[in-house]
Amino acid sequence: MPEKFEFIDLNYKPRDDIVCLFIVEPNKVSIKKAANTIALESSIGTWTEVSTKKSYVNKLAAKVFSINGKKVKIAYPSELFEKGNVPNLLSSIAGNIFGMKIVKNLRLEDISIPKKILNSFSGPKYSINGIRKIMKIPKRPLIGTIIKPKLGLKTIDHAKIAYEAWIGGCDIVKDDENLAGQKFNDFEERIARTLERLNQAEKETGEKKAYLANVTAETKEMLKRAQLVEDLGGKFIMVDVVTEGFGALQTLREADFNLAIHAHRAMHAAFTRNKKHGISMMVLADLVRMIGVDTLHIGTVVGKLEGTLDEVSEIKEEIEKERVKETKIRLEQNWGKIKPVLAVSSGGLTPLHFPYLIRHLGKDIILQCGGGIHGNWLGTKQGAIAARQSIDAIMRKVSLREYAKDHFELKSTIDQWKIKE
Ligand code: CAP
Ligand code: MG
Repeated sequence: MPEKFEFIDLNYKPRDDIVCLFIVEPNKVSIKKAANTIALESSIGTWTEVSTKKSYVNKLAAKVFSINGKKVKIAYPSELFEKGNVPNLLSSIAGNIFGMKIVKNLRLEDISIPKKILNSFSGPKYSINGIRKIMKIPKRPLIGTIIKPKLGLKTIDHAKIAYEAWIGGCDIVKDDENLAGQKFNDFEERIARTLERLNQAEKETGEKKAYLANVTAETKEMLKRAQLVEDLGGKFIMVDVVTEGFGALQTLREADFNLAIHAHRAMHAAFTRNKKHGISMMVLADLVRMIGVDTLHIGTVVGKLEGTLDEVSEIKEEIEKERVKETKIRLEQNWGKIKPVLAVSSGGLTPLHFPYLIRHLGKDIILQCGGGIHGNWLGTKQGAIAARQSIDAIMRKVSLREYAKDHFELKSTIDQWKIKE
């Protein structure tokens, strides 16, 4: 007799369910057996029948409703999940299943979240429009820098370098992902000194400037640090969303500070990079949009970290569109009331990469250069001037080479990095 797969129903049409798109590589079992096991393990089953299962439990079974080669779609009834609880959601759809012996590899490519669950989250407070309004930059891409060296600088130098970047033309200066409250650069002192410099730069340039203070720390300490930034007049914070944890990120968002939240994704590649196994960046992007960060690192295509143009573009659509269409690696999603997140490209960029990035990813983006500004032969301020000149050239639809003819800093940057447009 053929084996019966109780968790497979290819006629099922998901409605209020969380839908997951998996790439399944079975380990010495059929794809049906593997898919069935994934669905049961993350819903109402286990490795054997149990006498404690009441008949009313059956309606909560997850259903495999599509199998196409290795691509498997599973629908999880929304009653399986506690509303407003990302850790709970992940413990089901991305819990035990990755370690099961019946799969050689298992990759969660995307999730689609129904309105019922989506609306139990806040989403971004400021979003793209809110940030543009705070910064008084209605159209052009925003320019950011990360203070380098990432660790070791004393507070006074950190603040001075931030000032130089701002007066050169950067809109945003951020801490690096691994800068917290180390001995060489105390958190409280750093925020105070850097915000002082921010005020000075705003007065001198007549522009709005942002400092993204890294509040990543133990949860209560993180909240204390965010409060301090707010009290000292800051408008932004940044947090490493993966190392901080989803529960803590929810706590931060729900504390509802008057601070835009910048999401750094340090450590994501530990589970996103292997295309056969783990969880995609798309899923991480979904979760943090739902929780409510305002900006998110999505990759650069051309910089120092991996990610193809297709991947980066699709992630950008996922975080900024209201309705997202299904593709090979993505499920459709209606974001409803959840606002968009502003994309950040960062990692190995110089101002010479800007034309490519804007051509492919559009103007709603923060372009960040750490080494690409502080590594400029002429220094931080001139590196920031060159970054601003690059953006100005693009906005005027002039090539960088042409614009460089009467913009010395850009010309020098082209001589230094020799990257083609
Ligand atoms: C960039 C950066 C960013 C990474 C993050 C760094 O500095 O500060 O953390 O780009 O990567 O430390 O590498 P550089 P992603 O401009 O000097 O490279 O955005 O891909 O998560
Ligand atoms: Mg960094």
